[in-house]
Amino acid sequence: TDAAAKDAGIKTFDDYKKVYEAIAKKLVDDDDYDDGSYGPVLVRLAWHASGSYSKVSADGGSGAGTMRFAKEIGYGANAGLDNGRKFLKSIHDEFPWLSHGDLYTLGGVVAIQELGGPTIPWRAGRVDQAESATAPDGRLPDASQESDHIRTIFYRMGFNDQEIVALIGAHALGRCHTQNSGYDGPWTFSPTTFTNDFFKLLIDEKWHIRKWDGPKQYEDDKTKSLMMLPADYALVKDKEFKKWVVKYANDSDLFFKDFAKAFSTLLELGVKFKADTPVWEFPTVNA
Ligand code: DDH
Repeated sequence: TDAAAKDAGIKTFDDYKKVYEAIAKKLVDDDDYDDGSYGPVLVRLAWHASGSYSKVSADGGSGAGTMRFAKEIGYGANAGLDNGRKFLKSIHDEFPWLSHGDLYTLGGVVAIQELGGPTIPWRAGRVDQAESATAPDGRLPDASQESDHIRTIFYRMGFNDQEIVALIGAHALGRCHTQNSGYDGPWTFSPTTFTNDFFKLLIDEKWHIRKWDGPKQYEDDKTKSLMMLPADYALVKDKEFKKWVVKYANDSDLFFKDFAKAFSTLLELGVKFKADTPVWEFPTVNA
């Protein structure tokens, strides 16, 4: 029972629900950031903490919590994620028994759900390891590249084409920052609400290469206020990827369902959970 578990010093669903609610409250309170929410950067932090996994070398992933160290946060692909780490610092101060892997992944779950996305099944049980457990640099996707590269990166994590497209739909949220990646601008008109708009815009709008000093990126003909990375636009150039882009553009429920499953899997890559670890679904704070 929960009471027995508590007696044994084991944290229960209710303990983690308190953490969920503390993160959700802080997301609402600390609205003076970027487009008004730390949510997108928390999603990206959860993704980059997890996407270091390689099924070939069987290392990396969120389990060891190595994103807390200078080495991993210093990788080029992780520029800007310190904003997410700092946001979660006060949560860790309040709940010091949390492992960093659990903290970073739960932060992503809260952000997806509280910004209007699907419920993300999540398990606790990541255990902090030393900095030496940090995976090598270069496991995350390069935005200037296209389909072959995207497949190489995500197949190494164990994902298929459908899951790849679903996951990249997270670009409904947030924006590119020149000081982090060199790229600039949001993908959608509502970067703090989780929607299937990334897919709709990719299909419905006409895109041209932006004329500017920065790296090659696309902008929409109509408003010139949105952007696509070469790696995003690649999803409509590739027949197999495009099939899923069209499906998700036309069926928001399907996208939400497939995203929830793939994101939940992403957050668990390489994590060694104890047998019988329960899968939890936290209610949104505004439910
Ligand atoms: Fe991403 N992403 N991402 N992304 N990503 C950036 C921002 C955000 C790529 C490149 C970039 C995923 C896949 C890819 C989010 C979630 C996810 C930025 C801009 C670049 C560049 C960073 C900055 O300047 O601050 C590439 C390439 C890929 C790829 O797959 C080929 C996936 C799978 C996810 C996910 O969450 C499942 C989110 C959210 C952001 C917005 C961050 C923010 O601060 O805002």
